[in-house]
Amino acid sequence: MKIDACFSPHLYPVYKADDTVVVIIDILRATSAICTAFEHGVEKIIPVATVEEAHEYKHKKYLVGAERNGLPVEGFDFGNSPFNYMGDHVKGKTIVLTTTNGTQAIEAAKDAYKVVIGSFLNIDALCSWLIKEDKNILLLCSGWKNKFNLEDAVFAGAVTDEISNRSDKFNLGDACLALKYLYQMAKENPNKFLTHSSHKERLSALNLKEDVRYCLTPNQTKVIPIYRDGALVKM
Ligand code: 3SL
Repeated sequence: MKIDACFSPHLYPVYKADDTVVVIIDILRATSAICTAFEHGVEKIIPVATVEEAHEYKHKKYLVGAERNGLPVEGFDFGNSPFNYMGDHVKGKTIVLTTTNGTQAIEAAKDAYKVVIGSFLNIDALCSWLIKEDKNILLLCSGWKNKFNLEDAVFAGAVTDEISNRSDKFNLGDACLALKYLYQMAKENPNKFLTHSSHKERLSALNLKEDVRYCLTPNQTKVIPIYRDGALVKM
């Protein structure tokens, strides 16, 4: 079996294969927000790629989260901060979500054998499940507007490291080999390692350092969101 990583939704067609579990990664902040939402009782998340689609759902009275360039989009219920997805206003609800990168990655991979959501918040549960699942794994980094970004790569390295320490069933693709080394450099203090990364700087400039700190905190939930019939649900 193989574990490989793809650095951008645009590259996904190159890596696409049958019988592969695709892990969607957007550490800052979409996949962290999604894991948080399910931990806090959200029933379902309908990911949509465009603001236009999100508007259609808003008109049908859905609760809608929309983010572009790190900011909440005007006219929607909230943006993409994980802290928006905690509390009674989300419990038991179906939420529609569109974000700059994370929901684009979900859209790109939605026809894969299985699509699940990964973040530092659910990393242990995710790795245990991936090992048990016994299938090829593709770690799909959402990046930033189809470019590489560091925090998604560090997380993909963390998953590779964890899985290869716990199981010898997986061959590592070259990207995963490189990411394992990257993670070795980052693991002592991921927040510090990311200091000059573009998206951390972008979010810091928007006073969102607390979001960054939270998104880099491992194991806040055992929930693994999975994509089924057009929506994310708890596995
Ligand atoms: O692109 C995304 O999916 C977002 O997570 C980006 S941001 O962190 O909300 O800026």
